[in-house]
Amino acid sequence: MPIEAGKIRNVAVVGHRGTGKTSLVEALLFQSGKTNRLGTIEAGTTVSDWDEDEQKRQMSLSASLCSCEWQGRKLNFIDTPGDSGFQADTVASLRVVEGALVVVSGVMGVEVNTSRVWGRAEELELSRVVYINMLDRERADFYRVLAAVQEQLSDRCIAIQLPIGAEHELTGVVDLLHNCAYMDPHGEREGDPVAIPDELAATVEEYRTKLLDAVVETDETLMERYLSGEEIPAEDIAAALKNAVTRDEIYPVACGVATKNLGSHALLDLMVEGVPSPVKKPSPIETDATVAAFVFKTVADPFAGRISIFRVYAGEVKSDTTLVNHRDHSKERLGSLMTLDGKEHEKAAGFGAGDIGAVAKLKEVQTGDVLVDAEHDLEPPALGFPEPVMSFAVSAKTKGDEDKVAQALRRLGEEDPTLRLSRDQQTGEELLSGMSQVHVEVAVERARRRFGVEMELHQPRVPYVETIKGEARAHGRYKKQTGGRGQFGDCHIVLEPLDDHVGYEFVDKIVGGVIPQGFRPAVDKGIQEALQHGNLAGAPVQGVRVTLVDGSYHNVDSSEMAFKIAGSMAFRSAYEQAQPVLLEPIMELEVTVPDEAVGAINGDLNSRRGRLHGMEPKGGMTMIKAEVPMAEVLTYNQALTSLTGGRGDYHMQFLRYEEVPAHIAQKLIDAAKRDNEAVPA
Ligand SMILES: Nc1nc2c(ncn2[C@@H]2O[C@H](COP(=O)(O)OP(=O)(O)O)[C@@H](O)[C@H]2O)c(=O)[nH]1
Ligand SMILES: [Mg+2]
Repeated sequence: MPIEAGKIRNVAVVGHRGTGKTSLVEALLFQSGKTNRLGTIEAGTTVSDWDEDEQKRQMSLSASLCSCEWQGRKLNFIDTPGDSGFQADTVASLRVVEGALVVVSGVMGVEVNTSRVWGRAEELELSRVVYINMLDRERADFYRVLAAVQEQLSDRCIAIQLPIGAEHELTGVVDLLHNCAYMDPHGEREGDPVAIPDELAATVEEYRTKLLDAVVETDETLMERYLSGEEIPAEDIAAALKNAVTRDEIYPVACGVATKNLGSHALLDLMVEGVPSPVKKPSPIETDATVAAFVFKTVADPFAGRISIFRVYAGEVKSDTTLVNHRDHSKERLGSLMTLDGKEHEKAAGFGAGDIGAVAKLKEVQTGDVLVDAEHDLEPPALGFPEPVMSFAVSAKTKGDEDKVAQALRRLGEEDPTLRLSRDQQTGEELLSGMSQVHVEVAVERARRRFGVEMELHQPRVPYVETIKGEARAHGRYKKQTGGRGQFGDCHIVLEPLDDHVGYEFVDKIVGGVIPQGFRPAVDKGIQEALQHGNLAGAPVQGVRVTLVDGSYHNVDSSEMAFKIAGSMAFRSAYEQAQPVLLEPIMELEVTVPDEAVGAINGDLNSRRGRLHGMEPKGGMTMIKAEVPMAEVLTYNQALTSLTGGRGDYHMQFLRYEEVPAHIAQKLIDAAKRDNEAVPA
């Protein structure tokens, strides 16, 4: 029998990198009895950071699914990466849960990715619980961080737990809802609750009142009872709280120390009592299908093959049944269903609506697909993956391995859609694009470890282009007389710039058939070939209109080939006279940094020929918008890290092409000439 949807809680554990999400999931699994020891990041023994690369870097790189039981409910936790370079899994995980557990460091407070992921949860109307972690650390301060959370995330963030003591003298946590306390278990399982220490009575009273006020405000009948002076039982408050959390009217704030397992008991209670089950939130798939499952993540396992992780939205997904892929109507047999706990797989018979499960070896299923019992009308939920922001040129370490490299990277791309392999039409380079330098580097390591292929990364070449600023008219004539049949093509063209330096137009203004209709497309073809490599720096030419105005032909010797050559000759000659210039890509850059780093960042952007467009305060952080030439920000990652001590974050995207300043253009032109001469004949 599948588990009833009302008894399931699906929770994505999200937050900035290094706030203790993975450690917290470890603690929750341990406290629930799912595991028998509390693994650590340092020893590489946590359930959810099971991947070798994660252990080496001591950070989560992909989402990990783990489940446990508490109060007769099944809790599915998805531990997500906090680093924005690895946000694909975080974005996808948020799509399939009802609740987000937002972990915040008790020292650092709200950080860049805390706000970002909060915004995403807001868009998806997810219920949210905040957990202030690391309260044992030096300079940790629950009340300061609570205030920051209220100011920067939402003023409806309300404390539901309080710390007893602080920093290294932290001894326990108070559960305001159940009016009890838990003492520090020092990494053991938390035992039964104890009475709240007397010296905390006043503070507890103050925050309990704040909590009650907030809860009763969301429930009219409760409000009446409260105002009439009735002592309201914890169950009633919990029920009203759950409704308020379900409707996103309250975000409870819990706290503790993940690495000591302090606060886990109260947090698990809150997951069950405070977070809505799948029944209480609207499904993102509207369908009358009797079975519907949404694949939100794919793992490219070298041994088990492809593993698809899915959320069931309707009916029951059973082993050894066949479902239809809504996208391409193909049939998929679900041979081996399994539950996942980090890397552990266990055979499963089926998954009911609301649950999350996995299946190996589907044929054509990709992340984002919906599996249904039969053909139905439905709109698959959008996962909303971001576009990659940076690219590296990638090459096989060993000649001849190019296909293997491409295949390995393509498989990794199936697993992580923000990782993309493409070929730069202009430079001919194979480009690997991703969300950050580390993101791309990790992909290369994974390809080596999982699929045994070695490759090298290089700075990609900037895709410069050429265009013209003036007009010119030129004549191209190709004539060859060798014995028998000769070659003859002859044309006059006018070259003009197009608006915004984009596109190519060919206009045929031949009158009286001075060039027969059949040969005119050949002139166009010859010019298009010449456009591939401009005379200036060998970059492609764009933003030109060519008008074919005159020419002549020969009855016997004229051919398409001859007119193609004549066209390219005319073009080259006109191009030289039409003031050719070099253009470079300009990127739109958004940098978010701590306020105190703003001066240094702006100075640095200035030295990179950047133009500032505006600044926006973001609660202790500032978002700077600027336009910067791509050539100047190929290695921006390193600069930002060193200027902000790793606390900055950035995004960029292509904006438009602009003329390269003359002194820089000259260097590029000279370099291109040298390269050209260096090529052996
Ligand atoms: N002192 C202390 N350290 C913690 C706590 N939680 C996590 N850590 C440490 O903080 C680091 C980052 O933890 P991790 O769970 O990987 O954070 P994540 O990136 O959010 O998953 C690791 O070194 C943990 O051992 C805590 O409550 N107290
Ligand atoms: Mg982690």
